[in-house]
Amino acid sequence: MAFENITVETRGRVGLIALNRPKAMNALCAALISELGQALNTFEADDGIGAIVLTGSEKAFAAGADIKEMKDRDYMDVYMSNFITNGWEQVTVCRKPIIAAVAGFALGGGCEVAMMCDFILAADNAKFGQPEITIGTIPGAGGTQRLTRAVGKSKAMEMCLTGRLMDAAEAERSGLVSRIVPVAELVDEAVKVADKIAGLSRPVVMLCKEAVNVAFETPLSQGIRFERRLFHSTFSTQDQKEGMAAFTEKRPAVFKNA
Ligand code: DAK
Repeated sequence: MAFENITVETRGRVGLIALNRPKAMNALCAALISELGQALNTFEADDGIGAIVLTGSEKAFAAGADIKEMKDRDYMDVYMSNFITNGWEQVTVCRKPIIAAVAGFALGGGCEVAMMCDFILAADNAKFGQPEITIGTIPGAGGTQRLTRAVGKSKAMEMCLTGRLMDAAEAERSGLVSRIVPVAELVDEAVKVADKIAGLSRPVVMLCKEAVNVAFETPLSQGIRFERRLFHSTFSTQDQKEGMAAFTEKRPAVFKNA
């Protein structure tokens, strides 16, 4: 498939999508979001793919929604056309794990897209922020909600109210990213992690992702009950039998995704 705003490749069992609007710091224009949705759908439907990496360039993951594209829209126009709501959810509905590999700026919608992914690996030059307040608006793709859940009220409030950026070290300290990688190694490391996940039981990986995500939506007791049901259900899979047999027989497991 030919895209203009992203590049797409497969590395073994891993789907790799790179945002690619270098002249605009990978600003997320409508065409880019539409292409991203298509690429995610294609990987989601591809049995050969077990996990996805979403990255940008070394300079920018994405500097936000495209300001030039949205600056002249008015309320009735954005409301009635559901402006930049369509397409963005694709990242959150994908059932296969998506790792955000973030180098450089992840601002506004860029930070929000990274947070929609299942976890973020940050390059040592990464900078995260929700600077919408400085251009007269507020985060609109989950920034006030996901950032607050990730780093707590004080940091999220300060960042959203002032537009202050967070560097990679602070992002790791605060729990926004899982870990920091040297920028030159970022994509290879993300693909390595994705490949590790892709080699595990696909249905069990999907159950696990679902269980962790439920932690954001439910009280603890309900979340624990939900986890228990999913845990029990893994015992209906061939992969659980294989995984535990392989452990006792001291051999690598061969999962069949069944
Ligand atoms: N949009 C459009 N163009 C952008 C851009 C953006 N967000 N960010 C950068 N660019 C363009 C610049 O205009 C410039 O292009 P030319 O003017 O040269 O043609 C080029 O990229 C290089 O940028 P700079 O010259 O500014 O480069 P610097 O290294 O000096 O600065 C920077 C890099 C990333 C710090 C700076 O460009 C910057 O502050 N950019 C804007 C950051 C920002 O305010 N982001 C928030 C945007 S609002 C929603 C979904 C999403 C959203 C809302 C709702 N729904 C689903 C409902 C999201 C909203 C936003 O993200």
